[in-house]
Amino acid sequence: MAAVSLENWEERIRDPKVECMSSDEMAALQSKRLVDVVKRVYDHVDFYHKKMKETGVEPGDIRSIEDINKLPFTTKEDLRANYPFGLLAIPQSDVVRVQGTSGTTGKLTIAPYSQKDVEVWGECVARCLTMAGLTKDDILHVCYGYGLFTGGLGLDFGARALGAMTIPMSAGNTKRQMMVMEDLGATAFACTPSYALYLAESIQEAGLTDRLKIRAGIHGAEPWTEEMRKKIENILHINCFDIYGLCEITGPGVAMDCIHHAGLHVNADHFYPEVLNPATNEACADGETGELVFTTLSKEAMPLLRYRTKDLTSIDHSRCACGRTTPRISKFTGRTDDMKVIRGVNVFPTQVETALLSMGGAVAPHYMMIVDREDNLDVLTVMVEVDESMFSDEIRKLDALRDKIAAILKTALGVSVRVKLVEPKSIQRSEGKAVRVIDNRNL
Ligand code: DLL
Repeated sequence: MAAVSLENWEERIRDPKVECMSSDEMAALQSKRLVDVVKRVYDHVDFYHKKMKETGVEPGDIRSIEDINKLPFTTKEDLRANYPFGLLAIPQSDVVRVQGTSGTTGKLTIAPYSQKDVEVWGECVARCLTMAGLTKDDILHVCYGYGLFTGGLGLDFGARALGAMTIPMSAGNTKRQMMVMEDLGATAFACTPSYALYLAESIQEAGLTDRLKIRAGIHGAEPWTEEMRKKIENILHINCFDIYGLCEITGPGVAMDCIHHAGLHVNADHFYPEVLNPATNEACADGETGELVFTTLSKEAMPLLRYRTKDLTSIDHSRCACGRTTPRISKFTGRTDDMKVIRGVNVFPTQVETALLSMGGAVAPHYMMIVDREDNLDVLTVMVEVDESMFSDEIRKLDALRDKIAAILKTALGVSVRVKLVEPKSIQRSEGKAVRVIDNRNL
C-alpha cells in the first residue's frame, strides 16, 4: 500500500468555483439561499411559521446571512415532536428517500430527502472524496452499514457522482472484507475509525498489508483523535481522512479534512455553520470551542434553521494551504452529551484515546470508560487492552504498567482513574459507532 501523493494536489478540487470562492462571493450566495429557505419554511412548515411568529421575526427581516442570528433554533427534541413528517416543506409524494440516525440514543430521528437533496448529497460527498485524492479511477470499498444509517449510502452516492467504482460491502465479517479488498483491488475504504483500526490490525496480522492497493481511508461518524489517525496510517501506510455529517443535515459530506489535516472543510454553500457558546448562544470567535449549529441553505424536503448539533468544535475562516476557502471546523472533541462530569471535572473519551496513544506500543487504543457512584463519589474506571507482548509478562511488570497508565490518565483528565488491564482483543469491537462510555450513575 502507498500513501496518497501531494503532487498536483491543488488540481484535485472538484468544484473550485465554489470551494475557492472569495468570502464576499460566498456570503452573497449564502444570503440568497438563506432568504429563499426562510421564505419556504415560513410558507410551508407550520412549526417554523409558529416559531418565527413567536420569535417576532418575519421572512422580510432576513435580508442577508448576517441576519441569521434573528432566526430561532431547532433542536433534536423539535424533530422528535414532529416525527415523522411534521417538518416537511414539500409534498410527501416528492420525497424519494428517508434516512435515519443510527439510533444509539433515544428514539429514531429521520430525515426525508427530495430527488435534488440526494443529488446535492452525492455531490458534497464527491467533493470530499476528491479532497482525499480520489478520482473516477479509484475503487472505493464501503464497509459502513447500508440502511437507514447514512454512512453506507452516503459514501456510495458520492463515489457514484465521482464516477469511481463502488464496492458496497456494508459492515461485518472482517475476513470477507479483507478477501474482497484484495480480490477486487480496492484503492480506498470507508468505515468508522474504530473499525478501521480493527481492520488495519487484522490486515497486518494476516500479512496482507503489501498485497492490498489501498491508498486512502475515509473515516468518521464518531469522534477520533489525530493520534488515532496516525496509528491507522502507520499500520497500513496510507492517508486517512476525517469525514463528518449527521442525518438531519445530510449524512456524511457536510465536512471533510484535506491532506493538510488543518480542520474539516464545510460545504458551506449548502450548510451554513455557526459555532456558538452553549451558555450564551453568542457566536464564538475563530478558534474558540463551542456548539456547532447548522442552517441548511439548499435542502428541499426538510430544511432546518439553526439546528443544534450538540457537537463541540471551533471554526477557522482563513484560507487553507490546499487553496480552498471554505470555513474549516476543528476535529471534534466530542458531543456535549458525550462529556462526562466526574467529580466536577469535564471528561471526554477522546482525551483517554490521546493519552493511551501517547504511550507508544504498550497498550492498544481500544478502551472503555465505566462511571460508577460509590458512597456518593464518582468513580471512573478505564479498561485498557494490553499489547499481546506485555500480557505474557510477569504480574510485577503489569502492575507497573497499570500504575503508569493511571498516572498518565490522571494528568490528562484531571481526575483519579482506576485502570483495569484486560487481555488483547477482549474489549468488544464495533462495526458501526464504538461505544466508549458506560455510565452506571443513573443521573
Ligand atoms: O454519523 C453520518 C456519517 C456517516 C458521518 C459516515 C461520517 C461518516 P448520524 O448517525 O446522524 O450521522 O450521527 C451524527 O455522529 O452529530 C457527531 O456527533 C457524530 N459524528 C459524525 N461524524 C463525525 C466525525 C452520521 N467525523 C453524529 N467526528 C454527529 C466526530 C462525528 N463525530
